[in-house]
Amino acid sequence: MKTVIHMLGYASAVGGVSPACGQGPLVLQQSKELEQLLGHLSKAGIDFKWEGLILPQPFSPETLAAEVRRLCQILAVTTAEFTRKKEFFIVTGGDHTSAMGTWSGVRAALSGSLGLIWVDAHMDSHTPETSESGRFHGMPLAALLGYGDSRFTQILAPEPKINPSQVCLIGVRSYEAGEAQLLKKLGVRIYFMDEVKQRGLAVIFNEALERVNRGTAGYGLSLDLDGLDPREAPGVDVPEPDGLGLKELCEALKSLSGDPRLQGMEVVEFNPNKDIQQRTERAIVELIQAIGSHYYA
Ligand SMILES: [Mn+2]
Repeated sequence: MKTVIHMLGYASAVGGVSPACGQGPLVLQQSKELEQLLGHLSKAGIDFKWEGLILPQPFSPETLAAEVRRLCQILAVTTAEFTRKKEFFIVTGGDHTSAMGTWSGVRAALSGSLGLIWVDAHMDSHTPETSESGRFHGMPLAALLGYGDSRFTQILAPEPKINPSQVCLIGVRSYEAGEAQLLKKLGVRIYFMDEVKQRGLAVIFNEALERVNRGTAGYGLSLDLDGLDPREAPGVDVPEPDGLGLKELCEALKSLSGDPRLQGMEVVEFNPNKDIQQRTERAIVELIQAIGSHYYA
């Protein structure tokens, strides 16, 4: 990791369930706890920069996909710039369509392939053909692998952004047949929640790291808050019971902190309207603290 950390808000829920999810980054920008943490990190010599928010424009059902594409394009250009400068970034969201922008940008700036750890209760690997809801936040991983709407698969470059052998999912416990079939066909490694419980998150994260480092020029971390147990992160649109523990996930992030191969982190699907006693907001702050822990231990 680098001593500059850029904070970027993908303040859109255009591809998600409820508009309130787009407010997540705004709430974080005003979060006293986050401000305090950023203050600590600044004192420890980390140059923290809020880069502002990426905001949606008015759209209709007909222009929805084009609007998601526009937002992701802006995000991609931005993360590509950070990656080129070898500076670490944290994207907060917003719905998980952000991933199509975040990692398309990073991939474009890397000289080799990009590994990706995807923490999520869901697979996010639908295509328009397999999705029942048609919501784009259920499709970003498929798009990064090169499947789905070409407006999403070809951001900044026509090629797929991720190789199936260099990505893995952690914490999955809710999915549909169509997306599961795609990932199975591609041979993508999925650590379902059962396996995480059996073997422990630390062991699994180590295995995941081997995978995303093998033959890549760097790797990223895409973190959907619904991967966590809803008791610890209730502020999400699609909660699924029996999720990851916040403490264990923070420990795992601490083990990555300071790794120069880690290009950036994305923490998404925060819906402040669904939050209970700011639990999710605090969880996000703890996750950011964990990924920055290398610098102020
Ligand atoms: Mn997701």
